[in-house]
Amino acid sequence: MTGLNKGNIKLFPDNKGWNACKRNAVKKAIALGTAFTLLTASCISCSPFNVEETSSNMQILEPEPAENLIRVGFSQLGSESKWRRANSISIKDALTVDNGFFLQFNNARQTQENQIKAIRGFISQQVDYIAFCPVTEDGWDTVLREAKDADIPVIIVDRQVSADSSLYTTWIGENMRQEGENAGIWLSKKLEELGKSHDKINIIELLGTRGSSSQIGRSIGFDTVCDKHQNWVLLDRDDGDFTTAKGQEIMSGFLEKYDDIDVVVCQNDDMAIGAVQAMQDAGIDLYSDEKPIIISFDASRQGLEMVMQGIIDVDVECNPASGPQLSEVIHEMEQGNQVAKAYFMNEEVFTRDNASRFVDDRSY
Ligand code: GYE
Repeated sequence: MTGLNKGNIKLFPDNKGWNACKRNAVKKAIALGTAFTLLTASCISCSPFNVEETSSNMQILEPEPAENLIRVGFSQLGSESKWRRANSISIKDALTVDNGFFLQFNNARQTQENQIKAIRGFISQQVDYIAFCPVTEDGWDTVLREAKDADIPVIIVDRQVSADSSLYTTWIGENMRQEGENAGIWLSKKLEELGKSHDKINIIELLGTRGSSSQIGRSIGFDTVCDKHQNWVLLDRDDGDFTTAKGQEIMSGFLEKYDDIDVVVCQNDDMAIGAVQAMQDAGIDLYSDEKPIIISFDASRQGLEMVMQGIIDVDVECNPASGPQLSEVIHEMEQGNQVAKAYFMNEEVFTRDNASRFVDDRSY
């Protein structure tokens, strides 16, 4: 997991060349006049100095940012997984005062309504930039138009939106479709290795938050490979919302319903951990060759440890470290430079053969 892939990127055609001095002068004058601004979102904890962390349904008084700092409003979709927590840390570690930022960070607790509220709050405070990880793909057009009308550039992080791309400046994230396809390609090779290429293979899927681009992308990617194999049968799929608790609940249900599951696809490690727990509870020996093949995504430390133990068979990496790229993109825009329309994070595929080389460096 290193760096970013800037290959195949399209330059943003109509970058306005944000002039920091001009825009900030106006905004900071307004900000100074407003000694205390009431946020629509609420405060859980206000970490020292630059990071203002808020979440739903309470009100906070906003402190004044130091002058000359770039004010960024960031709406994180929640804290449903270890991946998400690592992503939040990456953003906070990159958008520091030392790097020239005043960051207002909002946790939307997995609801689009909270995210829209937070974004509207950022617009009314006239921050310099808005960035957010969208919980679902649809439903952003109106609020993005509001940001555009307020002349505030928007950067999408992690998941994607289905809105018109002229409504945001750039996107920094992961190639979910490729991840899903990589999982399918790995499975077809594995079945070949096991001499099961022509056997009937029963598959179940634990989906991430339905309607999120990570769920949609991973499903489409996996389905494209699935469609090439007439003998692969998708028995069932259900929404596990990317959480361990839901993963366990759904998997228990599937185990009661089906006694011939060959492959379990979990769209993240947290759900895989829940699914493994359910299998254990149902008396499945996780170390035997008879257990279902388990495919997972994210490649968290715990995920990789389970790969090394032979419980998870393959873990497709999803890179949460988008903070440095977000910082770089904003600094580029401050200089008036063009930025790309999309930045893809680099990602790998981990099996027992290579997991041990990476496990110690995992931050999540
Ligand atoms: O896989 C999951 C998280 O959108 C890529 O969201 C992200 C996914 C990640 O909750 O663990």
